[in-house]
Formats: sequence, C-alpha cells, structure tokens
Amino acid sequence: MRKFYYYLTTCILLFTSCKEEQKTVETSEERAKPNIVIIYADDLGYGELGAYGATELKTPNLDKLANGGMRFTNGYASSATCTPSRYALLTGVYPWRNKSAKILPGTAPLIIATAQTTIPKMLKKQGYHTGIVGKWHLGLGTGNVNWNERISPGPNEVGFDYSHILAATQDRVPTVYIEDGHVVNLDPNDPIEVNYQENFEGEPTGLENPELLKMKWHHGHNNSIVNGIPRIGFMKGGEAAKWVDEDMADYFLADAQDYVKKHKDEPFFLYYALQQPHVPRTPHTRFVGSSGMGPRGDVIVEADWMVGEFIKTLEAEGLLENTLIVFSSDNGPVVNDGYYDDSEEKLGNHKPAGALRGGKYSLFEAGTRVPFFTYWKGKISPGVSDAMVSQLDLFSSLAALVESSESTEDSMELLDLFLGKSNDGRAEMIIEATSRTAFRKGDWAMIPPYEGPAMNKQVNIELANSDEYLLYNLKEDIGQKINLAKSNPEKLQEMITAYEAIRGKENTEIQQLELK
Ligand code: NG6
Ligand code: CA
Repeated sequence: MRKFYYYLTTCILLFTSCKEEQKTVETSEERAKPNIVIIYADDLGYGELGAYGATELKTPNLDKLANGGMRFTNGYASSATCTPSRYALLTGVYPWRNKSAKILPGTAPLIIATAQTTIPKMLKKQGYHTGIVGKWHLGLGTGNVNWNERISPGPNEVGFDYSHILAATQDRVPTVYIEDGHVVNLDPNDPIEVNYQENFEGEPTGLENPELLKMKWHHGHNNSIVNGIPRIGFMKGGEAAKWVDEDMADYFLADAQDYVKKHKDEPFFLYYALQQPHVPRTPHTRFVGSSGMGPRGDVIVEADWMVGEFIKTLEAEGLLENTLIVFSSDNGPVVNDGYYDDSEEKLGNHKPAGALRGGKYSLFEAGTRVPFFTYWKGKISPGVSDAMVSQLDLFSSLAALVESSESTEDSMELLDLFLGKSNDGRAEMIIEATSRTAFRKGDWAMIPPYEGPAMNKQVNIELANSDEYLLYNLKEDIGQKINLAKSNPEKLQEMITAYEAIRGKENTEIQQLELK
C-alpha cells in the first residue's frame, strides 16, 4: 500500500512539473507572436488624411500612425466597392474569382465558403484569438435568415472567435448589432423581419413619409425609416434592438477596447472595421461641426478620434510595442452617395481623392488607391514607400509574420515591405470595380473598354467606361488625363497580354452599377 502511495505521489509530482514546464514554454512562444490589428475605414479616399496631403481636414491621430510607420503611396484595395474588397482582404483571393462578391443586400447569404481559408482562420491555427468589431458586409446565413435565432454561418464560422458586427452597411437594414450571431437587445416579443423586395403592411417608408425624416434621401435609400433616416430594404419589429446611428462610433470603440483588454494575455487578431465615412454620416453630437465640412468631414474627424482612443488603450495595456497595426480603406471616396447631407455644398477645397481621378465605383485610380500604412512601435521605422501593394497581400504576409506556411495564389508575401525592410512590391495587379476589371503594371494603368455611362451622374463620379482602351503612365500623369493607348500601341499590347494572362480572355460579363 505504501508503495502504491509512493508511486502515486511521484506520478502526480512528475505530471505537475511537466505541465508547469509546458506552460512556461507555451507562454514565451506566445509572447513572440505579435498582436495584429487591421483598422479598415469605409469609403475613405486617398486624399483624406493629413499624412496623404489633406490640408482642409485635421486627422492628427491617423497622421501620427501614418508618419510614424510605413506609409504606402501605391497601396490598393482590391475593389472600388466594399464587399469585394473585404472578401479579398480576408481570404487573399481576387474578388472577381467569386461571382457573389458584389455589393450585397442585408439579406445576402455568406459569400466566404466555410471551408475556405481566411486570415483569422490561419492565425487561429497559430494560437491567436481572433475578433471582428464593426462592419461585416460579406453576407450571413445560407439564405432566408431568421434574425430571431442564432444567425449562422457568419464571421464565427469563417475564423472569428468573437464577432460584434453590423450585418451589411449603415444604410441597409437590418439596423441592429449582431454579437456572435445573436441580435443584441432583441425582444422575443417583437421579432425582426427583413425584406428587400417589398414593404411590410403599414410600415412607413422614406418614399411615402418624408415628414418622418431627419435626413432626406437623394437617390435610393427610400425604404424603411430607422431613427429618422430612410434606408435600403424593409424591416419590421426589433424596436429595442435598433441601433442609434449617432452612438455607433462610441459603441464599437468601447467594444474594440474591451476586446483588447480581455485578450491582452494571449496573441490576438482584431479586425476593427469602421463605418465611417460611409453614408448615412451621423457624427456623435460631440463632433457635429468639428470639421466645418458638414457630416462627411465630421465623421472623418470622429473616426480619427476613435483610432486615437483605441491606440491609447493599446498603450495603457502595454501592448503598443507588441502590436502590428495595419490601416486602410475598402474603396475610394464618394461625396454624395444618396443622402442630402451637405457633403457637396460644404466640401470647400477638400479633395477626397487627392490628385487621383474617379472615386468609389470607378476603375480610375481613386476607386482603389487608398490610404494604406503599417505601424509597429519600435519595430517599423518611419518611412514612405512607393512600392505597389494590395490588401490581398496581407494574407500571405501575415502568415509569414506568424510563421504559418499558408499562402494563396493571389496574395503575395510582402512581409519585409510591410515591415519597412524592403521596397520590393508587386509587379502587377488586377483591380475591380462593379464587376469590371482593369490592370496595373509598373508605372502603367490599363482599362479595357466597357459599355455603360462614362459618368455616374448621381454620385458625380467618372466610372472609366469607354469604347476604347485607356492607357496611362501614372508616373507622369497621376491624374490619368492623357490616354496613351493610341500613341503607344506596344505598351498597350504588353499590358493586355499580361492582364489576360491573369484574368483570362473571357471576362466580358459586365455588371454596371445599378442606377436607381
Ligand atoms: C449602393 C448605394 C450606396 C452604398 C453602396 C455600397 C444606392 C443608390 N446606393 O448601391 O449608398 O450603400 O451601395 O457601398 O442604393 S459599399 O461601400 O458598402 O460598397
Ligand atoms: Ca465602402
């Protein structure tokens, strides 16, 4: 019997010391893994930040990061609209490979396959806790979502341990927050119904009830009214769950800060997807009038403040030296995107696209070339790079950072570039805008001919539709004013050949932006 106790005690001791040892090894390994935060703005243009040449708008917090990190002057979103860019960012796959990667209604099913690899999935395998706070817009469920039950599949099914999101856009229903698949504050006695085809009987709309509106619609946006703002799509019920637009910035900031505090003792990945400056622009009263440019400028000031507060939290928690921050925007700028919000009247001398041509929805540069920088205190030396880089490249580059062997065909491993240790970027890249594609290689941009209006008059943006090939030398002509297709046929041919090698010859399916 005594012998038995002796063995038992030895076993327990051995087991405990083994576990202890394992724990120490694990902890130091984990510490070697930096936290990763992607802060992603919605519709923020190339010329919108002080660090990118803005003079009329003050963005001190973002400027501090951009100037204190690696700032890219040739940094691109994959698409000139939201859903495709977000798809590419998270999966490392060109959005035009997925036919569903188009601007989605709030009822669209999830467009990332649950078997597909994503940045959060890859990081999870390397021991990361992963979270998303903010805008999703990649679809939810498999069709016919019941908003009153757990909504799945969604972010939690494609790699996020934690999700606290708005389903689509601030201007689309359902106008509720969803946390880990559950509508926040949902009253079971007041169930939510959503429909993008027809209204629910007796429910007011922006079209029929202008007297109920505090913000008027300019085009589209005349369906259900929530918080005095007409939206895209119809919604009924869920009164207690509806968000207050003016509180959204504070709401998501508090959650992002909370996430950091909760997970500071393990490596974490946070995708913090801001809703600004997408429409409807609804600054908190603290920011109303802060820019002198109306709500559009005010929400940029608000977003800048949010980022500053978020960084303060990382600093207070002692995490700033161990966190890689990536900042960018999902597509270029639009001034009037469907509401009368003084954005055009009060724009003054501010140039949302800087010197670039076009804007959101456009194949010209302003559609996809966006603010893009990395910041890592003590690790990345301040610098500016003109190397070409796409948000697509984050997948393989972050994989390299955490020593994962995963990569995708479309995503280039450019870790040294992101860390400021090299200036080698992409040689070439396809960009997308409302299902049309164009090509960038070296200093050159080539846009194939597309049918459709040259200009979207509602949003006042040149879309780059033309009945002939467009070819620009961006080094000499960043504003894309001189079409060199006719005068430089060899270059044009070289560009077409290189473009078709990636894109294929058959890409004539053209989906023009729906004009309502
Ligand atoms: C468009 C909306 C626009 C915006 C956009 C999506 C109309 C007329 N326009 O269809 O306001 O919501 O979709 O923007 O409805 S994105 O940044 O999410 O791609
Ligand atoms: Ca967007």
